[in-house]
Amino acid sequence: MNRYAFLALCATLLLPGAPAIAAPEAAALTEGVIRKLDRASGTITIKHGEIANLNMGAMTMSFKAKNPALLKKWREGDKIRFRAEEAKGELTVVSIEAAK
Ligand SMILES: [Cu+2]
Repeated sequence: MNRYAFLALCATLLLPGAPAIAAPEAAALTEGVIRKLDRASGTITIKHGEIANLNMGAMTMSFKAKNPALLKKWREGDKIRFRAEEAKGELTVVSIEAAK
């Protein structure tokens, strides 16, 4: 890693709101609130914060659920932390946990 990359990394880690210990990219979760659940079509609409791994700012949008079981225990209005990834060209939610 050259000096400039190192400095850029340091700046990233010091951004306000960043976790004190940066989570590995593969495990990064995004905060959100469930706006709509459509179990029939396997989609979930989430008002979400910035999604670092997808390079996406905060917005409300719908995602495909990776599998139907993911949507079972949640209700509209639930505050969650979730992992979204791009799979086969679709933005897909691969895990959901309750926000603390
Ligand atoms: Cu989005």
